[in-house]
Amino acid sequence: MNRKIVKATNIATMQPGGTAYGLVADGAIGIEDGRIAWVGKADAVPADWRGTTVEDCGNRLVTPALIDCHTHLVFGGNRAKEFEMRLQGATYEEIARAGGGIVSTVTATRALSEDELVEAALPRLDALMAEGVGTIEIKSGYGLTIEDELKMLRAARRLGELRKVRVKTSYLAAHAVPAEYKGRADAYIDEVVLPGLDAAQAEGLVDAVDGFCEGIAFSPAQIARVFERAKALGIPVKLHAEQLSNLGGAALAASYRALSADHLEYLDEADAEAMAKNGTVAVLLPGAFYFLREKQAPPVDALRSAGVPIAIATDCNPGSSPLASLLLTMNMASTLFRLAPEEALAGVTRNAARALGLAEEVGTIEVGKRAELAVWDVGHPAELAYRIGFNALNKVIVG
Ligand code: DI6
Ligand code: FE
Repeated sequence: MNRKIVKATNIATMQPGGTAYGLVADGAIGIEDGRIAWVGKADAVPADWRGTTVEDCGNRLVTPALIDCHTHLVFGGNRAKEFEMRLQGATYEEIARAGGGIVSTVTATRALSEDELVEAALPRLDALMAEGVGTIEIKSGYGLTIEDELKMLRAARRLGELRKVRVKTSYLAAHAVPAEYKGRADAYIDEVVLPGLDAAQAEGLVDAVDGFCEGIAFSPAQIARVFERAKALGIPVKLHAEQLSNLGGAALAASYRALSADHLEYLDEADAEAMAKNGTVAVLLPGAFYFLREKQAPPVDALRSAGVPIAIATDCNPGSSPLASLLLTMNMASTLFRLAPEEALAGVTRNAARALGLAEEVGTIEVGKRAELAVWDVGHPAELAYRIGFNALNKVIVG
């Protein structure tokens, strides 16, 4: 039995229903074999724990390690050229329809080997981890052939072996219709997306199935065909929905009891109700909203009043959110979407865990969960969302 006590002036447990941030002042956490055995006041350590090694974090804040629950971290190249085009007036949709956009990253990603994809993604992963990220979701979706999708997922798994981070993968072959299937989206689903899912699942590469439901991507009926296969294989689903228009993607995802529906700028109240009823988390992506200079913010009030858990994530990708900072994402969620700093922190801890099906494992400092902690040089947890471009991470404690 391996035991340790972590002490700090402030512990934001992020357990719901109690004090703000689930805050414990002058607190301590008992860790046994990598899991949290108790949390409480430092002067009330259980009798049989006296004499256990103490790691004293002093006048610092301890939170759950952060979780980035929506990224496209693995890709080749970048889209700085397209950024220039947009600054000259072209829109994201126009560029996508003209064969740029996602499709141009597909070309760059296909050209790289698995090793090269890992190498390209590592600096982005390291940037996120330097801010306390202990769990990250990584999607495929820039390969769009069976082999290239598998290559991306293998690269994502490798990243989890190379660094001390938990990687959850999502199979996103239904991200864009590749050039060779232009105008034949259904054939692409039959010949690539579905057999590719079977192959990826057989190799243990898929933790969830995702799709992009949008005018420039796939219709709800097409996404439903992908979700049916996921359901048959017993894999949970999530969906990029209502980012640029409302096609009913979030309601469709909810009807499959999706882990999450993501983006949601064009969500309506009935969609929010459907999500609440089915336990589907709303993942908001302020980086994409900011970078594409969207005007319509997601309906945060409707999500709150329906009781939908709200997570936030970087959406780290080369086209719509070249963002590798979860702290900046928290600030953007507060400034752009008006999330309270406590909601922003819940969005990268407790609710992000739910969006990945990890609610029993991580996301709060709570008895039974894994001891994955971030230690910060700040006095109060509101400072995490408040600061801009400042990394107050002192260290991460795992197990
Ligand atoms: N929505 C997004 O914001 C990203 N993918 C998606 O479905 C953008 C991907 C890209 O532009 O490369
Ligand atoms: Fe995305």
